[in-house]
Amino acid sequence: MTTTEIPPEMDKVYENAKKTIESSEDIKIYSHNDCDGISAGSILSITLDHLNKDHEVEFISLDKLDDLKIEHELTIFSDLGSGQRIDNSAKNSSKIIILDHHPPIRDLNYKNEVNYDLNEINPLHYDIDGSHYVSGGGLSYFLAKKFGFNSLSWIGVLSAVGDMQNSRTGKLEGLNSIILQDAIRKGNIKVVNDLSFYGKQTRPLFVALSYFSDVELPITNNTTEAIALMKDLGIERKNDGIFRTLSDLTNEEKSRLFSELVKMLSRVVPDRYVKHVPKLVAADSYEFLNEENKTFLRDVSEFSTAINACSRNNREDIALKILKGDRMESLDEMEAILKDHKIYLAQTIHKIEEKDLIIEKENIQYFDGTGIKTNIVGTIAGMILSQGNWKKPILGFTQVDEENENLKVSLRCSKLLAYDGIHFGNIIREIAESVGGEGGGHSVACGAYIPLNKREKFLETFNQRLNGLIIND
Ligand SMILES: [Mn+2]
Repeated sequence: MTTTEIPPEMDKVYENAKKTIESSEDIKIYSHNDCDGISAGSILSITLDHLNKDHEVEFISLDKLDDLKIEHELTIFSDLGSGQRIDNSAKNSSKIIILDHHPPIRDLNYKNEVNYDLNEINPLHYDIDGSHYVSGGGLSYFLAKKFGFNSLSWIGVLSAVGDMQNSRTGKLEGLNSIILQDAIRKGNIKVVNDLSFYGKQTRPLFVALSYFSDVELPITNNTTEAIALMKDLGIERKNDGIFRTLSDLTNEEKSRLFSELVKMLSRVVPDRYVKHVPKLVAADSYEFLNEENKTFLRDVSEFSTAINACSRNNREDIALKILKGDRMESLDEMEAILKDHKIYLAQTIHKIEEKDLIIEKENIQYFDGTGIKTNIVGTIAGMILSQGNWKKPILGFTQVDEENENLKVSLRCSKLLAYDGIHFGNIIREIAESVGGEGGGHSVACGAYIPLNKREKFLETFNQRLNGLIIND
């Protein structure tokens, strides 16, 4: 259901949550340690700051939830909590609020099943799709809005983009569109239908072009070809001696580039994908109008990468300070983290290339990512897709840690496969469960945890399951 307003029943839970916050003095926030969760935690923390409420914020990974101690008057969980038993240590006097968009283990009768004060806000309780219509940060924003803090809407948009809520259609829809409208009304954001390059503000255009597509083109991973293409199209590489980024191009130049990329892609993709090509080349993008031009904070997806880089280096504290408005010290730290992050990615990709680690089967390709940080293997998979065979999904494996018996699997694939109707988040859940693990996620980016000794079985089943779905030539 594409609800573009909060259902009245859900609004009632928001009212209750608001009252609970008003009546509490000692508050703890646990939020997920990804871009969405960090945005959610920041929105809640700023809200409590405005209300002069004492509170602590902690960003955690999902596997830490089972043995949490509930020891504050009010505990708020954001972007997690619905799918877990977080209340093992709750007392009768405990108050808990959950703001989560992941599949819940409790239904709407939860109030009758617990003996403490619980308000759980989850779109799935109201048949609203939690993957595309609202994120954890969005749910937190609607709580902030109850207190009148509409000015936090920009962080709600960041959370949605960071959570890839717009990945299916290239637009923010459902409850996300309310948040976007609020941010536009506040003058904080501009929507531009633009070429889908990453690094619109900071990457030289020829570099962005070389990374543009997961479908292999002459310009893919080839800056020489990218520069030649720009020359052919009469697009200058520099302005006053400085490399131009996508944000420097005129609309006329952009449309020349758009037509050329559509033409190039249409020539190389199998017929049944041709109609989806324009969606690959252009989509809505979002610009923060209060951030300086040509910085990584200006473009919403570059901003979300910076937040993720902080989290992947366990520096959520820096991301929180940035979201709270610090543009001095924390910005320098964030820049340094981002730089290290990019170096790490480049070195890792180089290693995979050098050791020729991608193994191809009929319908899938995979690599052993032993040694790669577990929270980065998905990003790496996405970046090396074009080195392998883009018509097949790519899976990367890493062991969680020495003691842990689980293997983490991350999957990425070309958007064309999703446009064609394949939902890998559902497929990976099904296959992971069949070997005693668990998994899920988006159609083009998802993951699973499986027992260490089930890797071969998992690969075999996955490969079989895709028979007839993947184009082989
Ligand atoms: Mn989320």
